[in-house]
Amino acid sequence: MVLKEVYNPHTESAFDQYKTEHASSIADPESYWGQKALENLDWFSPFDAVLQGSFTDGSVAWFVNGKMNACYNAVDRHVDTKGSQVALLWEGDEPGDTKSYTYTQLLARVCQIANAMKAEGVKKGDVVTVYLPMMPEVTMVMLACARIGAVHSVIFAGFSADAIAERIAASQSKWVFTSDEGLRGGKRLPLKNICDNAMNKEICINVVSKCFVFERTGGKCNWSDSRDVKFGALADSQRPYCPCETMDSEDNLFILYTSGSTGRPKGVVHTVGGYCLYAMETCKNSFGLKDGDVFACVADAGWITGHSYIVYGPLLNGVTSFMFESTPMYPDEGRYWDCVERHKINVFYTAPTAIRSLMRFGDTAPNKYDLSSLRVLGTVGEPINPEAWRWYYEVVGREKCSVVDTYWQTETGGHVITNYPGVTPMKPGSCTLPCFGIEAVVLDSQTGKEIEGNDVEGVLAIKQPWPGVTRTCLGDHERYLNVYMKPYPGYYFPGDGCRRDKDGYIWITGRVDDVLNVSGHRIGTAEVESALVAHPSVSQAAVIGFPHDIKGQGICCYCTLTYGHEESEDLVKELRNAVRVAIGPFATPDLIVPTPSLPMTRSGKIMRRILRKIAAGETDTLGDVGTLGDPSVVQKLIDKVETLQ
Ligand code: 6R9
Repeated sequence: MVLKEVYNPHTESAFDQYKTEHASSIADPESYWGQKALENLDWFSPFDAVLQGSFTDGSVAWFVNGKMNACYNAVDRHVDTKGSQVALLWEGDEPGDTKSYTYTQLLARVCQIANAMKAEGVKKGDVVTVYLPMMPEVTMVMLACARIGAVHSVIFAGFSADAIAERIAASQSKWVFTSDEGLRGGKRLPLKNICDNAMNKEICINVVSKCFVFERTGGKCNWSDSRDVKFGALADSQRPYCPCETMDSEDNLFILYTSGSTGRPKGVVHTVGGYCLYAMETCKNSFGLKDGDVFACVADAGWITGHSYIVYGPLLNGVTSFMFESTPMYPDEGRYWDCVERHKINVFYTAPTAIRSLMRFGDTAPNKYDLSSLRVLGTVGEPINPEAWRWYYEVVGREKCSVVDTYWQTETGGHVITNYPGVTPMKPGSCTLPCFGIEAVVLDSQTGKEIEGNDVEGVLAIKQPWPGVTRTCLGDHERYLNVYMKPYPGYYFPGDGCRRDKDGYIWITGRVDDVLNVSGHRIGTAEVESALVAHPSVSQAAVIGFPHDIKGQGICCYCTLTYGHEESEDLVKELRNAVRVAIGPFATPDLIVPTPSLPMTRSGKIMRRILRKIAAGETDTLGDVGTLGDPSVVQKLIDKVETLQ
């Protein structure tokens, strides 16, 4: 079948309405967002101004002096009208192992957790590290933090002890949540023990006061009576009501560490009012939410996608949020579709890498299940290749669902470019058009000037503040300015390249900095390189991404060895492991290429462009290698990579 360029399940009038609303949201963002904030959020006391500050000096503030509470908006306010509706629907690792909490029940449990935290001494403004598996408690703890004004810092449960320690130390987090173990794909993960290894590292000594431990499997784990608290039991003994802290709209709601092109991971900060409004509005618009929907975002709560579209977005909108503990392949490749059938899921949101890996098994699995409840299918994390898009649309969606390709980042808080279901004509592979309130422009990367017209290519930038934009990097506002605001003054710079096609549609062409996107996980090449050079055998490392059929990008590490170290299979294994230990298993290199030297310019710069081409097998388009100090290294590397691949 030929791939069509444009898919049109939309109505012309809805598309025109989008264009009008988008134009007015850009022309007058203050009245647009001011009205949305009053209509959609409950305020304890109203704001004095809608927007203050600018990108130029990094001083953006929304709903100035407004007072509210994110947990109140996500839970309490629905209890009167939707108390008996399921708020959180959880499916555990084993099919059919489910739990559900109505809005009334969720409120009670969140309050008990909040009271238990207070009893242990957690205060407004404290940073609380959350290293939990996908159990319902991860959502409850985030909401309980929001309730008492503590700032959650969720760390994806795939991160290693080194990575956790770095984040605990950077945020000086006194409180850490974890569970005895995690359970995924039938395997137990020793989360508490990993956490202990982190908390016992030198950089964390005297930082952590208490470790709050939930029981997930009942498995054995290390225990320290002075530091560890059996938190489930403590919460059981608490009163099921806890008052909400009155928060300023610009108080911190959470931090989330994410990779950048240089240095250590950044603590991206989101604040209460703007983030809530943006998560709520984008969830509603991008997925065309309807009252009573069962909304399934199968990402991990430890990534921004989980924050905005498992926890805050769906609950602020008062729908049922589905949480999934397992993997798409467990016990077999029909698991997602089995969940859709049993739970009558209406909106399903996943990543291209998952779609590609399921597509390899063919159509049998999705065809076995009743998927008629589905209305909208979402994708996020990386560009989706048109073949995967078509499979999702035709085989999963049976050509009846909209596929929304949502482009955004940790820093944007919510979607910034996506089609809206039933509104925007779809083009497989393009995230299409900007969301309400987003003025997306294409800049010339060299001059920083806006490129007008269609059929053009450059870097993506956003021209004016929107409520969900990150306000700072924890403890490092300078870095915030340098990374997002200063590259193109007056614009927010997300770090992605893009093309605007003949119809004005945006196509993301990938990162223009040294950040890799492996199965939708953002990984800084600098982090991988620093893990490698920390090994005594490596003197220099250059890490680059190369095209990978399933993961989108694979990780290729070129390493020069220190004198006296020989290349061997064992060494390659050790180096792979060094990266797993420093970051986590999801960052395991696909290729390690030991080499006597790297292609360098005469001024000593590693020629990454050439390394990229070699790893991608594009050796006939290497370009000019004449400026290299030693051009012969190139052929040696080409031969080597060929034997390894
Ligand atoms: C939500 C999330 C952000 C980076 C982003 C871009 C890539 C995300 C995309 C996409 C093309 C999409 N990205 N969604 N590229 N099309 N629909 O993934 O956040 O982990 O911070 O990653 O992911 O490169 O800059 P985060």
